[in-house]
Parts: sequence; C-alpha cells; structure tokens
Amino acid sequence: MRRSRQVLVAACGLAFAAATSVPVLAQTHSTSAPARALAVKKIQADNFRWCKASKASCSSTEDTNHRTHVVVGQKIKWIYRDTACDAYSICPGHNVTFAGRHSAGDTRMQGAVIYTTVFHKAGTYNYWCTHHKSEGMTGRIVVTKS
Ligand SMILES: [Cu+2]
Repeated sequence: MRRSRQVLVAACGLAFAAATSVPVLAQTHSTSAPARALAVKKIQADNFRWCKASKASCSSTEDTNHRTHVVVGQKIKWIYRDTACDAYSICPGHNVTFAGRHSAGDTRMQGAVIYTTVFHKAGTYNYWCTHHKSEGMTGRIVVTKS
C-alpha cells in the first residue's frame, strides 16, 4: 500500500513537471502568491557600481546604468560587497534611491542588505546611490508583467 502510494506521488510529480505548470499555478493561487514563488533578484554594490550579485565583482567601466529585468511582484535585494568603498575611510557606504522610494539610509557592511523592494506596476525605474551617482553608480530596473 505504501509503495503504491509512493509510485502514485512520483507519477503525479512527473506529470506535473511535464505539464505547463506556470499557468496552472498562477490560476490556483491568490494574487499575492506569485511574489513568494518568484526567485529574489539580487544586485550587488561593488566598485562604486551596481551589478548582478552572481558576478565576482562589478566593473567600474561597464556597470554604469546597470540594467536588471524583473517581473511584477518579484522581490529585488541590493547587497553591499564593496571592498573598494571599504578601502576609503571617508566612504559613506551606499544607499538605493529611486524617484519615489529609497533605502532607510546608508549601508557599509560586507554582505548586508542595503535595500529590498518590489514593483507592482510594469515600467522602467531608474535608481542610484546619492553619494556616488555622479561617479556612475546608477542602475535601472525594467519591470514587465510576466
Ligand atoms: Cu554609494
């Protein structure tokens, strides 16, 4: 009995994986569920720039106006990893500032989250660090519906 139940569960799992599962999930959950199901998009602050958290480091020449694509409801996290900023005793750290929202303040601690946010409307949103905007520490979040 137990074995046949396991086989049934495994078969259901395969059938579920083979089916176009995303639309089914979207239909069976409430409107707040997709935000939890989506992977968190992580952006790092490094070399006085913003770039993908999966990169070893940001490029001070390539990552000005760094672009990040997310979908509506997807959480975005900015993480401090800037050893270049650490090397300057006068570096204030970094903040994340949009025209209509911003981090609570500056962050200067390895691995710390500078800011977390979610966009509920599709569009393009520019952001920057107020201290280093003029040096090129600027980015853009492109939010699409799906
Ligand atoms: Cu900064």
